[in-house]
Amino acid sequence: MKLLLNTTSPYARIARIALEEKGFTDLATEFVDPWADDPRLLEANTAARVPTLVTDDGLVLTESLLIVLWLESERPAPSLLGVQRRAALARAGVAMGVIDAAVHTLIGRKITDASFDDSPVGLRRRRSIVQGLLRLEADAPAYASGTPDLGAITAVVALDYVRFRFPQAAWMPALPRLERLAALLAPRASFERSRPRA
Ligand SMILES: N[C@@H](CCC(=O)N[C@@H](CS)C(=O)NCC(=O)O)C(=O)O
Repeated sequence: MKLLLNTTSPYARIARIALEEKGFTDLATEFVDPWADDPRLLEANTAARVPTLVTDDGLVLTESLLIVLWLESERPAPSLLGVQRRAALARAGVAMGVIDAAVHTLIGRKITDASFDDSPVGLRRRRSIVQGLLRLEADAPAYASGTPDLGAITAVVALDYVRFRFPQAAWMPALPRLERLAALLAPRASFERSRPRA
């Protein structure tokens, strides 16, 4: 099985963490630049986006949460929905809103320049990032040990990505509970190996 990914994408990180937590240790990782129309990526995924997963029998799966869905049906244990399924799904939705808004801000800068951040749409995206993180902070998932659920995975991926892309942002709120969760999960191999890096 092969995962096409890059080192920065929060979507690819979700898929990578999920695969590792499910025990797919024989996974081959192929690093590609989705913005450079890498032929390997284009051939597998018409949208030329990461993550793209190619299974051993040739099934091509795209979209981070569809990959998680496939994993849940393919290998139910350990479950990534945990014991609080409803809460895990609700939190994952909030975290994906943060991730989408952060990625969209980076894409906005590609279309215009850094002034995108202060445009009406850019400010709307920033609001989504801040409000989403505050909501996750108010309802931070409890984690003690073992396989984290999708709510915890996506919350930490969102936090790490925002910190990575917007270091020292003055608009970043204090998030002590999320920071604690991130610190608890940071040493796990799946999180450690996939930390975003330029
Ligand atoms: N909804 C998709 C989003 C994937 C996505 O947008 N990946 C970005 C990297 S962060 C990408 O490959 N972008 C290239 C492009 O948009 O052309 C998912 O959940 O996997």
